[in-house]
Amino acid sequence: MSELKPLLRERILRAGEEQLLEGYEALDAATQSSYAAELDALDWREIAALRALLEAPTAHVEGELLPARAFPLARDAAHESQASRARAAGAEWLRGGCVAALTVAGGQASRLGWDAPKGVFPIGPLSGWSLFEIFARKLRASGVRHSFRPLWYVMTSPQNDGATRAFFEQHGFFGLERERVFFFQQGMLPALSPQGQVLRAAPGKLFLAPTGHGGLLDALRSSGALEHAREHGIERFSYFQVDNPLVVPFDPLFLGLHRLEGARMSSKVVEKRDAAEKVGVLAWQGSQLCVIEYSDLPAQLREARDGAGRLRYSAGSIALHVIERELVEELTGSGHALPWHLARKSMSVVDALGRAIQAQGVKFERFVFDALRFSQKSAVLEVERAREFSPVKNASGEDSPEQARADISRLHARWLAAYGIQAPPALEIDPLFADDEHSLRERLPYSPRLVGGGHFYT
Ligand code: UD2
Repeated sequence: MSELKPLLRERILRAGEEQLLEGYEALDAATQSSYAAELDALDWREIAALRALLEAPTAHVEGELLPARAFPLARDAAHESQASRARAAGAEWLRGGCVAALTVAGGQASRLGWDAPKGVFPIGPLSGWSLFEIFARKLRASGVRHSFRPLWYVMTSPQNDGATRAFFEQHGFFGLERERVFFFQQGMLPALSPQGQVLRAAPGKLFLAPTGHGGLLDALRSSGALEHAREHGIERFSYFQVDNPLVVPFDPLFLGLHRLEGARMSSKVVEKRDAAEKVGVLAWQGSQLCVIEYSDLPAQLREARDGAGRLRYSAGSIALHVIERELVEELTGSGHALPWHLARKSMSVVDALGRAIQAQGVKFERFVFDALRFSQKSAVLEVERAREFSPVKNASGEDSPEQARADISRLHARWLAAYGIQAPPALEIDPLFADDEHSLRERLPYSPRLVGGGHFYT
């Protein structure tokens, strides 16, 4: 048995958290030492600041909210000419090697009911490729097309870092240059009780939760990723979430609009499916462009419609951004921290006597899109859902794997249809074969592989 270091004990007592020491003596030696390490890592100043937030009134939308206007999908001649200038400007950036991909993959995939990192989930309709493999192939395809060596930053969490790295190893980094994939971990924070006490998940184990994808900014700095980016000539990140197999990770149009706008952070949007869709909306709050998360948008605004009967706040954020490295440097170096969002939930914890109970607790998360408020200028690009967005969130129904697989096949069928080719419902095109209908043209005619009655172009 090892005694808790007196200084550590004292810090805990001073923080009014005696309950954390209850039952310490009864733990086995290994648990005592891992628990002591967890306790030692707690930043009590930060916890005090979080406690103060428990008292603060729940955040709500203040002042008038104006819908954001996006660079539209339906383009007139002027938009078309702007788009073609933007594509050229974005492609030039890609050729110059100053854009890296950045994926947040620290989430817990709990809604999906999947017990491994979400990126490991098999989603290719015929290939069975994982989300990670599909992304890797898209990155490689862009690298070939624009003559650059893709660099990929992947944020994991302490809970899934080992499994994520092992998966990349097992698959030879999916053909990417291994030294150009940079893994880094996001931070964790303890959940608090509604009264502000630090919660334990088990005797000898704190209830630690990931700090949300907004933890990205601090993690980029503390892991050395930011410095790595600087050294490798990376000026900006093309950011996407781990759950969307239709993502276009390096989009010259989006990058180019961001460039022509002189923006520091930009976003892609789709028209919301309906008022209830669980995506944030882009809107103007005073002089700041921001994303208002669906759960923070009051029902009356969520349902509001314009004269033509369309949703007034329809610019749904699909969590795709371009973020300038310089903005990350500024936000992580200046004390301009992103705000905390509180998630109040029922949690499996232990009480002061070490008994397992279900109790209300509060998790603290930061959202990366809050950085938009500091961007000053932003490009907002509307894209077609069927081409770019089909997230894997739920085990069944909407936003499920089944739906994402069908969406992949449907999109690829559209590409083939552009050349008069009829495809069976099960269809998949390897991004390295073609990653849009234009690149498909050079590969035709071609006899696809037959896989379980489907057509696989690879
Ligand atoms: C997110 C957006 C929503 C919309 C939607 C589009 C938030 C809060 N909401 O909803 O507005 O754009 O995506 O699909 O972002 N992650 C981490 N660390 C964490 C938590 C999450 O890396 O601590 C990653 C996670 O792996 C995933 C992404 O962030 O790639 C999104 O997380 P989510 O599934 O919690 O967000 P969701 O679907 O509620």
